[in-house]
Formats: sequence, C-alpha cells, structure tokens
Amino acid sequence: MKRPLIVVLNGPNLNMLGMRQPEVYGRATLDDVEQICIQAAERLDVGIDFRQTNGEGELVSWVHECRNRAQGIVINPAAYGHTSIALLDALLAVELPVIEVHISNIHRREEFRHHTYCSRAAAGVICGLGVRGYALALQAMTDMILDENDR
Ligand code: CA2
Repeated sequence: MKRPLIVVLNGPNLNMLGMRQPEVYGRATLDDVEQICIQAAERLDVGIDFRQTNGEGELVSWVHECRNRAQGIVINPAAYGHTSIALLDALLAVELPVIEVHISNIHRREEFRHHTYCSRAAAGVICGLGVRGYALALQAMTDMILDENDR
C-alpha cells in the first residue's frame, strides 16, 4: 500500500521562529521544525509536505488542496486559530483527520489565545510542549490513519 501523506501547515509569523521571543517559543527555527518533522516522518514511514504562509487565503487554499491528496493534516494555525472561521470551515469541509499544534501553552497566556476556532475541527490539540509537539502530532496522526485503514 502507498505511504500515507500528512500535510503539516503553519500559519502567520511562524517564519520568525527562533529569531524573537525565545522565552515563549524556544530557539528552534522553522527550518529546524521542518527537519524534526522530516525525521519523524522517516521513522514513521509516512510522507510529509511541510509548509508555512502568512496569508489566510493561502492557508485556506492549502487545506482545500489536501482533500484529494492527503490522509491527515497537522496544523499550527498560529493567530488564525484564534480568529479565522474561514480556516475552521475549510478544515471541516475536507473531512480529514486534523491535529492542531501550538508550541506555547496558549492557556497560560493572554485570554484571547485560550480559544481557537480550529479546535472544533481537530481530533486533538497539542500545546505547550514546544516544537516536539509536531513530532508527537505526526506520531498520533500516523496511528489514527493506520487504525482507520485497519477497519
Ligand atoms: O504557540 C504557538 O505555536 C502559537 O500558535 C504561535 C502564534 C500565536 O499567535 C499563537 O497564539 C500560539 C504566533 C506565531 C508567531 O511566532 C513568532 C515567533 C518568534 C517571533 C515572533 C513570532
């Protein structure tokens, strides 16, 4: 059987990782996060497509693209998680398993970060575990896809 494809999407400002606010987000850059995901995917024997955009419309279009090519979506929606019903609607429309990741613990931060629209579409949410949350999300997503294929 073909290897499952998991798309890893990153929202606005995550291209700044490692350059500012290390006390909140750590020192890893987005390139480091991509390497963590590539290594996890090799270990798990799944394909990944890792992307970042600052544009809400582009993020929505990338979610749509997943419909006919991916088996799961891991998404750090960044601030769009807190604001974007368009992104939530896209995630609901594609009918794929979704895991939401936040590097920081959004519940220990400002009140406006406590709620995310995306989590309504997510099978699970990982937050506060730093960039290792991405590898954990890939592990959980792979398990979910394999469980679904066994049915
Ligand atoms: O903790 C996370 O992963 C967040 O999704 C990161 C978002 C934030 O809006 C969410 O509330 C939580 C921000 C991403 C911006 O990252 C930066 C990193 C370094 C310097 C500036 C921004």
